[in-house]
Amino acid sequence: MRIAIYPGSFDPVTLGHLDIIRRASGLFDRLIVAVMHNQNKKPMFSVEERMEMLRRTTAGLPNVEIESFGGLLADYARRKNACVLVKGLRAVSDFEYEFQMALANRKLNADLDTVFLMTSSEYMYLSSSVVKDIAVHGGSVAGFVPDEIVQDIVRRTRKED
Ligand code: COD
Repeated sequence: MRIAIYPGSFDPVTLGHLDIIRRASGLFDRLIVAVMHNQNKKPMFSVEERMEMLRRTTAGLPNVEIESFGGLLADYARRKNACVLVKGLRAVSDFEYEFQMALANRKLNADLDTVFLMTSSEYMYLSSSVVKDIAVHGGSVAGFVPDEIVQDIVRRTRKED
């Protein structure tokens, strides 16, 4: 069984992330979408909230599981018997960082390869940071994130939560 991990912050999940999840789920037997616990960042959503939004938006993909992890990704992959990390690439600027991470992860776990999926052209510009910036300035995030989570973002930025 080919198990792959798609790691990220997913704060929040965007249509760009979802596109990578859909495409990767067709390439591997199991795809674990792994939300990173990162104490250094001040997130808009807690890890549990991010996982719940991911579960809602990937409900139609039976071989996709949502989990969270802390510590080194290479160790987490070993615990999960995963042989592949999936990463999305948007632009040349993503490449240098991802290239470094891929080599470091391989050094930490020799059984682990990184597979890069090119972004779909309509999502090239899209990131969670762009979504949060639009939301906090009162713009509509419809068309940037899955329909199922638009209201979660509206509520959070209006501080009704
Ligand atoms: N189109 C295509 N891909 C996209 C898009 C888009 N529009 N937006 C984002 N992506 C890709 C990103 O390139 C990334 O591959 C993935 O989706 C997740 O993106 P984010 O922004 O949610 O997540 P990041 O970049 O903050 O995640 C960073 C990691 C969790 C992967 C990284 O910090 C990590 O590996 N941490 C674990 C600690 C560790 O092991 N460190 C040592 C590494 S050597």
